[in-house]
Amino acid sequence: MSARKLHLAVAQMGPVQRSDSRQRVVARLLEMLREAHSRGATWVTFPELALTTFFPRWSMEDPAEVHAFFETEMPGPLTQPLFDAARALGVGFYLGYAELAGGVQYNTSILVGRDGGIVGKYRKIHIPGEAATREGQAVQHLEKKYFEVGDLGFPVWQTPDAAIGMCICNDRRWPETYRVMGLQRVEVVMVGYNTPSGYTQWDEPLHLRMHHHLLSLQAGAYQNACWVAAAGKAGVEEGNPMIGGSCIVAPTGEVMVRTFSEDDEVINFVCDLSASENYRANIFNFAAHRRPEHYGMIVSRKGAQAPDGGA
Ligand code: CDV
Repeated sequence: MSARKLHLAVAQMGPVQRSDSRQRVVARLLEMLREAHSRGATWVTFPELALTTFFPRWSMEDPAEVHAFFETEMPGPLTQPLFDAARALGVGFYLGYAELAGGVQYNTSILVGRDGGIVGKYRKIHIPGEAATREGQAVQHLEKKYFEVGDLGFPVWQTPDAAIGMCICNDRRWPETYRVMGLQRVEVVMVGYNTPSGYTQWDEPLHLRMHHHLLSLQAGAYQNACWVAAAGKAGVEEGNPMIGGSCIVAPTGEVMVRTFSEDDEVINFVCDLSASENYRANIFNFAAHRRPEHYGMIVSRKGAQAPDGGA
């Protein structure tokens, strides 16, 4: 088995405050892109909604106020420097942002190739939170209010370096996300996230936030024999703490490298893509061992029902 190496970087971001301009945020991203390049990395994963603060924590009714967080073109004048740097340095990247397309709002990521061109786009499918504001609650999670469900599926793109797929934040907790990409022989799944340390809609002990984050990434990587590169937005944003824990996970399910801080931080790892082959040929040889004839309920049924048909 010959080794195929891919040098991945993950660029975690510290908090982005509402007053931070796009120029200032893009300057931070550029600095990390250059840092990744200086270490030899050829692909970088940035977080979900990387260009702004995590605005679904606020209830807003004025469309102009909401749309200030969205991009109507990609690249636009303020994000073009990222594309120029990708081409100049030969470094591809994943970038999450809020997309306004034909009047429809999506939570989106793009994959930009090492030539600075857009390889592909993904729109978040598993949208968490609520559509209705909780009265009297200062901190909301209103992703269902601000984003439509993505309409692009879970594609995988064959780049010259690797087969790369994307997902966004809450998608990483769902096994279907990885399996649909695993069935396309994905080699690297890139994922950006914004995970508040305290989830206002649900009382979960703090220590489980990081545990479930890592558990999901590690299970997805192992069960689909792929690498996972996960970049979070961390630290205290507008008074709200967000988990860090950005990392690169191997097809063994092991975390190979992980951030230390809750600030802007680049981590990198030289991934052996051939590490997937052992798993694909043996324990997770899909063609030999999967039994889709017994999996119909996964796509025909949405919510769980008790065996007697009760809810
Ligand atoms: N931005 C997110 O999708 N956040 C979610 C919520 C549930 C905290 C997450 O899964 O991390």
